[in-house]
Amino acid sequence: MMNRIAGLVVIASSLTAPPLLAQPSGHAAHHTAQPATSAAATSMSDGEVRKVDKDAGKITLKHGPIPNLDMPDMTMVFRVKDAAMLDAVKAGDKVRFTADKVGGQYTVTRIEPAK
Ligand SMILES: [Cu+2]
Repeated sequence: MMNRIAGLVVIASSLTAPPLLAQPSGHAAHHTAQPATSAAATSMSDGEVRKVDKDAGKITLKHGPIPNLDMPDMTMVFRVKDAAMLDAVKAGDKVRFTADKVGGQYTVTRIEPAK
């Protein structure tokens, strides 16, 4: 009979964890402030591009409901957060986008072609 288990002890003792870096601000970890906005919960809405006005930084979208703006489907003009976003879309494109009210104006904060 050879029931001795040799070697396991050697393997286990070689699994030494790397030293943890000291956390200088352990207390602050309890206070990771969550912004009061619901930006993280913003979902994308469906839309269809009707018109792109890059000079003005505006886009006309026929859009589906936008829950975070409490908006039903309609066609309307949005500002875009960054005019460069308009390079990715053109009239007639089906898109998915997020919009928010920025400075009192409805603003597309993200837009991408819909597949
Ligand atoms: Cu609208």
